[in-house]
This record gives sequence, C-alpha cells and structure tokens, in this order.
Amino acid sequence: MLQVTIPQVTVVVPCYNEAERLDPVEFLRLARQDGVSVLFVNDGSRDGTEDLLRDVCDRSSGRAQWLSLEHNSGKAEAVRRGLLQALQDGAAVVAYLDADLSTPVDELLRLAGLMRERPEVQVVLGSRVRLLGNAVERKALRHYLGRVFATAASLALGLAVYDTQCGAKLFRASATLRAALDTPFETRWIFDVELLARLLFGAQGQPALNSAQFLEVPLRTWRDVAGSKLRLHHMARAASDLARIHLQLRHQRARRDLPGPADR
Ligand SMILES: Nc1nc2c(ncn2[C@@H]2O[C@H](COP(=O)(O)OP(=O)(O)O)[C@@H](O)[C@H]2O)c(=O)[nH]1
Ligand SMILES: [Mg+2]
Repeated sequence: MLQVTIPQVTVVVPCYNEAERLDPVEFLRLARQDGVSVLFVNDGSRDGTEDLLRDVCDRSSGRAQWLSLEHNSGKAEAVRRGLLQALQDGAAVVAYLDADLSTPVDELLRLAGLMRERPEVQVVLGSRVRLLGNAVERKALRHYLGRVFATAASLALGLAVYDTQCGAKLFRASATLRAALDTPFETRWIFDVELLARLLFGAQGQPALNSAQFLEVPLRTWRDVAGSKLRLHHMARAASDLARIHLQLRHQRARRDLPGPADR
C-alpha cells in the first residue's frame, strides 16, 4: 500500500445519503495514514449515514471526525463548510474527495505527496484523462458531455485546465483560500469552477493565484460509481451557471484590466 509522509492534510468528504456507498474500511485506512485526517460532512442525510459516520469516527482513534449540516445544502456548501472547518483546525493542506471513492484513497495520497514535493504548488487537481495504462472508466455519455463542459469551463476561466469537475482536489492553506471560501457559492453543481475563479481572481482583496501555482494530475485510476445523484437536468443548469460565471469573469477582467484568456 502507498505510504507517504505529508504535511497535515485534512480530507473533507461530503456525504449525502451515503450509508450504502461509503466504504468504512477504506476511509479508516485513509484516516490512519501519517499526517492525514478525515472530516466527513453529513449533508442532512435521511438514511443511516450519521450512524455509519459515528461508527467510523469512533474506530479512528480521533483521526476522523464529522460535522453535520442541519438541512441538505448540496455538495458545494458541504465542501465549503468542511474546508473552512479544516482550515480553522489548522490543517496545512485541505482536500475534498467524493464519498463513493470514485477517486481511490491511494490516488488521493499520491496527489497529497505531489503537494509535499512541490512547495510552489497551491492547488492540485485530479484529472480524469483516458490514457493507455490508466484505468479511467467513465460512462460514454457523461464523458462526452463532461468534455464539452470542461472545455467551456477552461475557456471561461482562461486556464488550461482539462477537468474542472473531478471530485478530488487539494489546496494549500492560505489567506487567498480562506477568502475564496468565505461566502457560499452561487452555483450548486459547478462550485469547483467558481472556487477556481475565486482563487484566480483573488477574493476580498487577497492576492490572486497564478496559473503556475496549479498542478493538474491525470489519475491512474478513476471509476464511475453507481448511485450518482447527478441528473441530465442538473447538467443543463450547470451550462447556464457556467455562462453566468463567464460573464462575471469578463466583467471582472475588464474592470481590473487583466489580460484576457489568450494572454495568460
Ligand atoms: N448529489 C449530491 N451529492 C451530495 C450532496 N451533498 C453532498 N454530496 C456528496 O457529493 C459527492 C458526489 O456525489 P455523487 O452523487 O456521486 O455525484 P457525481 O459522482 O458527481 O455524479 C458525494 O460524496 C455525495 O455524498 C447533495 O446534496 N447532492
Ligand atoms: Mg459519484
């Protein structure tokens, strides 16, 4: 098994009705890695998620904790609240990871190891790229719709990012990150894009990150796990949200007289 020594990383795991899908053994293995802790965010689940999380946390010798949101608030808010809590608790690096482990534990640890090796990097993004030798299994329809969306997101952000929507991302703690998480996201399904935009443009007067501080890493293993709650009409909503973000960023660029996408 992969073992890496990494700065204190807190992995936030948003959980909405995950009693069936969440694998306690794998999450306990993650929580027991050196320098890693896990923070589950129970997003107003109505199944047995809370009991399961309590059990996992009880067995983790304090390495896994959970916080509960009173109402179902959506992945964006669950992740935001978890990341803020992790920063407040003093984590040097915060991450988020889907409860269904579409991105496996060892891949998350590999990304965390890269964060340790590359101190100049502020953000590490897992990326679902089908390459020979990699086991990236996605349903064809979601793959192609996802590619259209990801290309549009890259153009809107002016950032050469391949996959904004992969549910595995790590961030070094900074004032810029704190400011970027300070207010709820406006979008429900594409908060990843919104978060990247806030980091790239700087929120609340904090310095912006530049593209050299982002590292995108093709995952060796990723799989679609059954039970996704994402529906086709959510994708339509995502497209209109992206158009809105694009307009906001254009406005911001013009106001600050920043270079456009082509110059970045
Ligand atoms: N869909 C959905 N997921 C949520 C919500 N709150 C937290 N999550 C978590 O977000 C992650 C991704 O969910 P999933 O349904 O697998 O989405 P997909 O893999 O992107 O299609 C999981 O860890 C969910 O438990 C919510 O309100 N809706
Ligand atoms: Mg999933």
